[in-house]
Amino acid sequence: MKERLEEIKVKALEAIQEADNDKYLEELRVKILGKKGELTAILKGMKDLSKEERPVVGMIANEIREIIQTSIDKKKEDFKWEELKNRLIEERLDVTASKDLVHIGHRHPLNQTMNELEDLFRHMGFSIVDGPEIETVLNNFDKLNSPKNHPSRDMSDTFYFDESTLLRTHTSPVQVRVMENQKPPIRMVSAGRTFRFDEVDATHSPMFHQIEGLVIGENVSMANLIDTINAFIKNLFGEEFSTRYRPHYFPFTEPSIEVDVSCFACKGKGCDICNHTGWSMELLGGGMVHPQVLENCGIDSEKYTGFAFGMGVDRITMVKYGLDDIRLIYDNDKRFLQQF
Ligand code: FA5
Repeated sequence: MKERLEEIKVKALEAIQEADNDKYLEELRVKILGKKGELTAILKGMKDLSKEERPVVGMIANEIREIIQTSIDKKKEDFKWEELKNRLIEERLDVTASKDLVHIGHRHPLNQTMNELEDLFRHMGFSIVDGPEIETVLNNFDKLNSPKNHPSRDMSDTFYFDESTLLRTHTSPVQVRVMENQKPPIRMVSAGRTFRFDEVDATHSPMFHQIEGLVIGENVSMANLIDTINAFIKNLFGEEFSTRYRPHYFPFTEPSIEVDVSCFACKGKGCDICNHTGWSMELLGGGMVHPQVLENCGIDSEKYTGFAFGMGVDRITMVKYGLDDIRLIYDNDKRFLQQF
């Protein structure tokens, strides 16, 4: 019986040594040490041994059981380490790799403002309309009642392609396009790029953005215009901002106004940024649509009235984000843009 035990031990240790997976090891354990295993069978047969032999064989059998069990446990532990080692190689992290390689950008602050403006007006019941950047002189000036000698028509103020085509100087020609193609009531806004021969400085850029608004209906009044502008300024900037209306002249509106908003830095108290006036730069122009413009676009000026406005989106962005120079918007400096 002792020889048989020794034989089981040697064969088991050899098999454990050669085992190459966990499942096979478990099968081996059941085959040798399990309830119906080879070693268990021998232990069961001990009852046939003499009184003297029984404890000796029992001791050897228990020793062998322990050796085999320990050997299986050790082999299982080896497998675990092997697996971990392989995973570490496969899933190796390069801790020197720069996370900046995957850079997720976001919308430019100017586009954020433009989208926000469109959303605001959409909620106020305005529809969003698109217009071309290359316009006719007819739409950009003539139909908007602009006198032939108006300074903005000068070659030195406007980028012309030829006598009848130009880069639009404002978004107001979209008014003409809408009025010629839609019947009142009209309530629309249109945002986009505009171009002027302006010298670059802290508040002027030769390419800038405007958002145009137009409302035409029966009994539309100046009070509606002022209420619309007040509502939008408070919504966009906050309740603490106030507006100032100044009389102005535009050929296409009568009466006409220009609107300033209180200084973003001091909220109207007066500081170095606003030259102690309490007001920041001029943001928009507006007024009641001139009856001649309505007629030019085929709308009965006896029956209908309307208001229109045009705002500088770049300047609104400046007030919104507290920027003191329009050039920051166009420099494309990532360190600046990342802040918004
Ligand atoms: C106009 O362009 C008119 N079309 C606005 C209007 C529309 C009046 C409808 C009445 C009815 P103005 O030239 O003032 O107006 O320009 C409007 C706004 O554009 C200005 O208040 C300013 O915010 C912005 N703006 C004008 N020129 C520049 C520029 N060079 N750079 C940046 N913003 C500018």
